[in-house]
Amino acid sequence: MVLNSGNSEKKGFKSGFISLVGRPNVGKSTLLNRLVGQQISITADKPQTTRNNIRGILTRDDYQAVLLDTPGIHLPRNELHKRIVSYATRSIQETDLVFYITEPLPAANATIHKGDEVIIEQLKPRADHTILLINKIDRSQPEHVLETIARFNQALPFLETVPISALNGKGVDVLNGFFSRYLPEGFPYFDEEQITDTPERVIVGEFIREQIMRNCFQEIPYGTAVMVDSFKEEKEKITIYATVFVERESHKRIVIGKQGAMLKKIGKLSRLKIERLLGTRLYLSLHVKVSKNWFNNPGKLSELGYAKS
Ligand SMILES: Nc1nc2c(ncn2[C@@H]2O[C@H](COP(=O)(O)OP(=O)(O)OP(=O)(O)O)[C@@H](O)[C@H]2O)c(=O)[nH]1
Ligand SMILES: [Mg+2]
Repeated sequence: MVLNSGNSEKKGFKSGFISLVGRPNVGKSTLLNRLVGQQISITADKPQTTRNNIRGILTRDDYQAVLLDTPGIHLPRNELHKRIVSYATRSIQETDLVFYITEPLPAANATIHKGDEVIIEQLKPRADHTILLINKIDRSQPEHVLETIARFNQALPFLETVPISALNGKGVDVLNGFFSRYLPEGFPYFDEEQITDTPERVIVGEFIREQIMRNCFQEIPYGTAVMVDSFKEEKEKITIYATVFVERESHKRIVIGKQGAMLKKIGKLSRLKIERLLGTRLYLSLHVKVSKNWFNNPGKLSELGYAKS
């Protein structure tokens, strides 16, 4: 690994890995994007959006924080779920610091969500390395937030607890102080300009999948995977060919839409975002293919980038 020498000579420089874990849909990816200051991880108003560990890098004068967005922890119903949940649970053990993200309880006397109970159990050995973030406070009442802080800390004594809104940024600045306080001393792992080490190809595939998550409904987003087949950089243009895998013929018809309207929309919306990310013009060609039961096929899953961890 090539280490950047820029900050490395400074005494007391901190560097390390922080995983963002929690139930599906609590706002982990939204928080990662806000901390990094740019969208690198996809978000949608549906659970199980994130499937990979996407890394965001935040470098300041006194620290480098490598933030690991993880898939929402849930009860796996197929081989894909098993693999992606294990990415998240492993990250709890393997990082220097854990940001455990949850939402305010919906009412003062509500009980902790079953899914959170499961996660809290896994966090027990790491409590002194775990910071609890109560997200989405913009749409909750202050007394419910206070009740949530009390209840969760009764279940486990967290290192710190911070109420935040990843959406509007409230409370998020506080987190920057934790990096210099709690990360170990060390050299930076990455160049200070770098905001992610996730390959462009992977992010491009994710941006296409994001539009499917946002524009298609019912089970279609969950049975879809995207593979970037070719990525060719020319002078002022990048040409990308990608395949959208769906579970059934009927899903293929919906993803393509009437006279190709849906696929055109997905293509256009993802092209605009990818252009912004890569800072160049893009030609994007999408092809839809049926792959029955791909989410239970170990070989196909590995081919699609969901390797067994
Ligand atoms: N009101 C409000 N909505 C938020 C906030 N943070 C995230 N959201 C919304 O919650 C939804 C889920 O956000 P994501 O960031 O995709 O959630 P996630 O935890 O990464 O979800 P998975 O990848 O499925 O586990 C999106 O519609 C976000 O816009 C917040 O602070 N306030
Ligand atoms: Mg996510």
